[in-house]
Amino acid sequence: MIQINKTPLGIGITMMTFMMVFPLVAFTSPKKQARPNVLLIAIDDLNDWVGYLGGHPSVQTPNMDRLAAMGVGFTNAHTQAPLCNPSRTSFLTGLRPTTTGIYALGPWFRALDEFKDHVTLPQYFEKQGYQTITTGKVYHDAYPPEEDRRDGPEFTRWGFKGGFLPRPEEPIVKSTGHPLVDWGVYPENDDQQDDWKVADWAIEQLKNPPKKDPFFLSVGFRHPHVPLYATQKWFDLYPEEEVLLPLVRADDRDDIPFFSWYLHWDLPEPRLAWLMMNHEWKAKVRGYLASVSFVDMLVGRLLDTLEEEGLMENTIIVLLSDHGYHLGSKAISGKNTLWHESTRVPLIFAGPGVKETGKTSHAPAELLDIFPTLIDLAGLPENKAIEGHSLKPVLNNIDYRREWPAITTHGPGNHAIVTSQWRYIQYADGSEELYNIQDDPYEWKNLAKLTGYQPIIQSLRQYLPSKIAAPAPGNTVRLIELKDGTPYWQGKPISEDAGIPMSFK
Ligand SMILES: [Ca+2]
Ligand SMILES: [Ca+2]
Repeated sequence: MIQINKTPLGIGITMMTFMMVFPLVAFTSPKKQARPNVLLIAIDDLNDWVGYLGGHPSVQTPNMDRLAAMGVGFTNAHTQAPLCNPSRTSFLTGLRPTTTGIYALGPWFRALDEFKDHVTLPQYFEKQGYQTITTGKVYHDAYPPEEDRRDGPEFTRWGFKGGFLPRPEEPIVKSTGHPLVDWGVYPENDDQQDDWKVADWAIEQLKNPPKKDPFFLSVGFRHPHVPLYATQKWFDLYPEEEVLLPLVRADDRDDIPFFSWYLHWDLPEPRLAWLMMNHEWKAKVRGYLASVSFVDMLVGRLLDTLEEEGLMENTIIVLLSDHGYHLGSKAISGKNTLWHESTRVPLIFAGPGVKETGKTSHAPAELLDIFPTLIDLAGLPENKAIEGHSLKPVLNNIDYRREWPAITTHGPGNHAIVTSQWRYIQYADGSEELYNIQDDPYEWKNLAKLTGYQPIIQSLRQYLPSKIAAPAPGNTVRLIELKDGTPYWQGKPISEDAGIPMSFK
C-alpha cells in the first residue's frame, strides 16, 4: 500500500508557488525553460523492504512511497554488482563490472589508467553547465584522497563526508568480531547520526542553490548498512513481539550449485545459523527495519525542503540503493549473492519529464540505466561512451516493453540475468540456476536441471556478457575468482575439502 505523507504545510507552499509563478509564465515569451536540477539520493544496502516494493509486510517508508507516488517506482530493478564499490563504480561511470574489471571493494577507478579521464555521471552534467555538489557516500566509502578532492574534477563542490558515527564504546551485540557488524538502539538523538548531518548539509545546499546554473546534487546515506543503529523511536515502530521474520526454507540450498557458497565464502556478516543460535535473528531484522525507517525520514526531509524552497517542479529526483541484503534467506545475512535479496533494489524517478506519476513499472531495469535516463530527462546530448539504456520511454508510458534484461555480476564469470519472468544464474564453473520469479518470488525452486527448461535457459544465455574483463589491479576484498578450476577467495585458493566457513564460530 502506498502511503502519502504530505504535510498540510507542504501542500500550502506548493499551491502558493504555483499561484505566484503562473502569471509570470503566462506573460513571458516562450523563452527556453531553465534546465532541470537533479537530486540523486543513494541509499546503502537497502533491499526491497520498502513500502512500494512490498518486500516486508510491516516496513514503514512513507517518504520513499510518497516519492514513488510522485513518479515511477521500478519493482524489477537490479544492481550490476551486489557490493558497494563495484555497484557504485558501475552506475557512476555508466559501465558494467565486466567492462571495467572492478568487481571487489577496490580499486578506486581513477587509479586505473584506462579510467583516469573517464567522464562520470556528475562530470557529464558539469560539462553541460551544471554545478555538481555531493555529500555522504555516493562513491564507495571514502572520498578520494584529499588532494583529489579540490573543487572539480569529480564534483564542483564536496560537502560533509559522513561516516558510521557515532558508535558506542563497545559493540551492542557481543562476540561478532567485526566492529561494524552490530545492531541496537543507539544513539540517543537522531541529530547525532552522521546520516542526519549529511541530510543537513544537503538541505543547506537546497536552501542556497547556485544562483545561475542548475545543480546536480548527489546525497549518499549509509543506513541501513551495518551498524544498524537507530534511536529508540525507530525501534518503537517495530515492537519486538510483532517483528515478522523473512520466510525461509531450511532446505533451500539443497538444489543450488555448491559454487554459490564461494561468492560469499567468508564474510563478516553472520550466517543464519549463528543468528539463530545466538537468538539474534529477530534483533537484527528489527535493527534493519528501524534503520530503513530512519533513512526514509531523511529522504522525507530532503523532499520537504524541495517543496518549501519551490524547487520540486524543476528538479528531477532519482532514488536508488546500491544493492540489496539478505536477512536469513538462503541461510545467510549480508550481500554478495546473485539472488533477488542481493540484486533487487528500489529505483524511483520523479520530476520533470516523468509523465506516468504514481505508477509502478515491472519492466527489468538496471542501475546502469540511471546515467542515460538522467541525460534524457534533462535534455542533454546523448553520451555514446556509456552502457545502459534510457528508461524515459517507460517513464512516459508505463506499458512500454523493454527488450533488455537486467544483469548482475559478482566476480568474473558469475552472472544473473533477470527478465519479467525469469532469473537465470550462471556461475564461473558453468553450474546454473533458473527460477520462475512470477510463480516463485522467493526463488525456492531451482528449475535448471528439470526437463523442459533447456529452451528457456538457451534463450537467456544469449544475454550473458560476451566480454569479461579480468580483475583490474587492486581487486582484493570480496573477490571470487576461478583460476584453472580452483576457486580463489580474496587471492587465496579454497581447498576442495574445505567445509563452508561459519562466521563467528
Ligand atoms: Ca552497499
Ligand atoms: Ca531451493
